[in-house]
Amino acid sequence: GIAACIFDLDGVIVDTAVYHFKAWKRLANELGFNFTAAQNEKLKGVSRVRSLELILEWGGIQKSAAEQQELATRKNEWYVDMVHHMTPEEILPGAKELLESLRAAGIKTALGSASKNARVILEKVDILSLFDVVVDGNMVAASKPDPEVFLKGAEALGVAPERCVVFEDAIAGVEAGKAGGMKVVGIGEKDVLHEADLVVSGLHEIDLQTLTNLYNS
Ligand code: B16
Ligand code: MG
Repeated sequence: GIAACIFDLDGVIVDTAVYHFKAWKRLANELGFNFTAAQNEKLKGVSRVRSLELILEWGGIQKSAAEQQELATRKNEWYVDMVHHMTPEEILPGAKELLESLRAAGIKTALGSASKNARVILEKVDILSLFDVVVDGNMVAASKPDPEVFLKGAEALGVAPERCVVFEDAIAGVEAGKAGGMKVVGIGEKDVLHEADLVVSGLHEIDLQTLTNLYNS
């Protein structure tokens, strides 16, 4: 049965995509082109460096490696400023309740995020203590759909991948969980996250029984 749950951050625990959008849009506008909400959707779960490459491509602009480094840093400074104003009210519905019931049931918890800012975000929304392990963008070499971030989480928890359930909102993240041999609950739409074992609209739909059922189907 289930022994651990591994959570993605953006789109699962909190909606940091709105802050990523504001910061990338500001950068794009300074460079002289627009950046849309639809484009921002495509950057969910994508690393900072890769996100910038895509944005420059969409804007039809080329920059040297050194300039890209500077642009990514500039964007991150704006993003971090916004993140520092986050409050516990921004935790998505059901996330804290689920983490608490997992702890009460003796099921281990980890964060598995592409973000290098994951830890400070968890601190700001005051939920860090509910995670036994945090694996973030500073600790992994390969991006999702590579399973590295989730396998590192399972390893740090001392739990076999087959006994882990991953919660993910991005297609690449769902693929990463499946590639790692884990059960995956998709947060979003069924037709988009069709590789997931179960798809729900948010963590408020999940309880211990739902998770147990994943192993009996
Ligand atoms: P940072 P997740 C991802 O978070 C975001 O969805 C993605 O938009 C962002 O570019 C990436 O983190 C890196 O974030 O710039 O803070 O290192 O969904 O993997 O928790
Ligand atoms: Mg995500």
